[in-house]
Amino acid sequence: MKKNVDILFVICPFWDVKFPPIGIAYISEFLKSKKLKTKVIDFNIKIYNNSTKKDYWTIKTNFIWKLPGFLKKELNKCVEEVLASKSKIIAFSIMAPNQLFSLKLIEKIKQKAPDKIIITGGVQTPQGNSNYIDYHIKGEAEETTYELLSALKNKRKVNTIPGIIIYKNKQSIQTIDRKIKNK
Ligand code: B12
Repeated sequence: MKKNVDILFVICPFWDVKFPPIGIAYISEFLKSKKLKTKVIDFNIKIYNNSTKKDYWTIKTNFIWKLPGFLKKELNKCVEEVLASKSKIIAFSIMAPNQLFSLKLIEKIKQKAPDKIIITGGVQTPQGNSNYIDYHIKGEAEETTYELLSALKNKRKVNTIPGIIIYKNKQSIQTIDRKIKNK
C-alpha cells in the first residue's frame, strides 16, 4: 500500500517567482534523509502561472492581496488540493508578503478538517489569528521540525522541544530557544 506523506509543505502567494523559497527545500531534504516522506506544493507558482494579472506579484501591489474575496476561487482550490493529499500534518512557510493568503488557507483547512495539524515556520511569526495554527517553529528549523514530527508520531510531550511556539485553547506557550550548532 502507498504510504501517506508524513508532512505536506505548502508555499502560498505572493512570493517573488524569480526567487523561489529555499527554506522549505532545506527542511524537506533533511527530513527525507531521516527517512520521512515529504511533499511540497508551491501554490504561489501554480496560481501565478494561471493568472492573467502577473503584475500583482510585486511588493508595490501588495495592497491588492488585502482586498476581501481576492483570489477566492483559487483559495478554495488550494483547500481541496491540500485535503486530497491526505497528510495529517500541513506546514506553511511564512514571510510578510504571503502571510495573508497563508492564514486564510489555514483557516479554511481547519474549518473543513479540524483534525489536521498545522505547523508554520519561516521568518514571519504569524500575527493574530493563530487559533488555527498548532505549532510555529522559530528560526532555523531542520532539527526542530524533525523532533516535533517524531514527538507527534510517538505521542510524546512537545513542550520540551526547544524553538517552538505551541498554540492551544487560544493561548500560546513558547519553549526555550534552540541553540544553533556551529558545525
Ligand atoms: C536572501 C534574501 C532575499 C533574496 C531571495 C530570498 C529567497 N530565495 O526567497 C531576495 C534579495 C530576492 C529577497 C527579497 C525579499 N526579501 Co529577503 N531576505 C533574504 C535573507 C537575507 C536570507 C533568506 C534566505 O534565503 N535564508 C536561507 C534559508 C535557508 O532560510 P529561510 O528561508 O529563513 O528558512 C529557514 C527558516 O526560516 C525555516 N523555515 C522556512 N520556511 C519554513 C516552513 C516551515 C513549515 C518550517 C517549519 C520552517 C521554515 O527553516 C528554514 C531552514 O532552517 C533574509 C534575511 C535572513 N537573514 O534571513 C531576508 C528576508 C527574508 N527578506 C525579507 C524581505 C522583506 C524581502 C522582500 C519582501 C523585500 C522587498 N521589499 O521586496 C523581498 C521578497 C522576496 C520574495 N521572496 O517574495 C525579510 C522578511 C521579513 C518578514 N517578516 O517576512 C527578511 C527576513 C529580511 C529582514 N530582516 O527584513 N530576500
